[in-house]
Amino acid sequence: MLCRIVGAPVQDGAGRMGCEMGPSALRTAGLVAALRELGHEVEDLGAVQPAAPRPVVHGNVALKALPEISAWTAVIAERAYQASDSGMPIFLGGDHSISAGTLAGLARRAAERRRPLFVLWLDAHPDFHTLDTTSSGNLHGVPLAYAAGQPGFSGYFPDLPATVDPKRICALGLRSVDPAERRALAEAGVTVHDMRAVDEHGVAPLLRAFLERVAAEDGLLHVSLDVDFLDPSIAPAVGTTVPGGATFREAHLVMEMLSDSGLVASLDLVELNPFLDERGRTATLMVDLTASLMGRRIMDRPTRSF
Ligand code: B3U
Ligand code: MN
Ligand code: MN
Repeated sequence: MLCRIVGAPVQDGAGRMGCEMGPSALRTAGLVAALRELGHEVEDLGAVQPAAPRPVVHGNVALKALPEISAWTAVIAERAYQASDSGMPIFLGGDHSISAGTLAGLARRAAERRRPLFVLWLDAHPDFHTLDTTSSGNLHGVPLAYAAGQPGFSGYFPDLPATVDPKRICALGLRSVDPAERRALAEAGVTVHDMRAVDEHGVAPLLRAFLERVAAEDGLLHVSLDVDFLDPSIAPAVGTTVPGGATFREAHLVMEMLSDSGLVASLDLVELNPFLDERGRTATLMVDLTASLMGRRIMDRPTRSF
């Protein structure tokens, strides 16, 4: 498989600085070597360059860095579209606002190929605020709503050539959802498996049911992995830790099942804040999880789809 690495060193969407160092930390933790060891070809496309922001004024005075994130979204969308013409793009954030751009570009590509785009959102948060509903004003809280065509982005964020059907989104691992997001997710028909569901059923049947849907529609699957999907005890390098996250074993199982499915077309690794890490352990874990997604195994197994 050809892996195409794209750096997106964005930090203005998060509440604190540091995510711009994410791509460097993932590279330092050995991402490229890990992929090559698994037999993949790796093309490093370097970093997306920020575009000049143009002034944008919005009625929600809480919004932070709207011109900057809007400008980043446009350039990341273009780069994601280009990078997805062959191989498997792996986008290195950067805070989660980069997914406004990656999803916009990937949705355009999927529409062109006449393939349905599915999204697996691995996160403590759904990031399903609109510009009107966010009260923190941190724009890493809006990318999924934007890409799913929720209202109120027009004129502030780039217009979307294609949106992601909310009914083809599965959010897994949620444990911090604001009231406006809860309503919007239900109305839009997003599949939500919160931590309660993971505890009750286990991660495997929940994920398997979603993968079966992707396979049944011959979909392209994008996986967006936020560091805070993981429990803070194993992944401290994130600005928005929420207790009760995925364990080491749950996270690797998710990645291995995704790998077995053969359905994953693209990946975001986001919200890594190396300034908050402990001797690189979170960056290393993100690389190890990527390796599991890309085929690393404890033992060979008889092939099964998922
Ligand atoms: N929903 C809250 C918290 C949050 C969302 N995404 C992250 N944090 N990383 C907000 O600020 O929108
Ligand atoms: Mn997120
Ligand atoms: Mn999160």
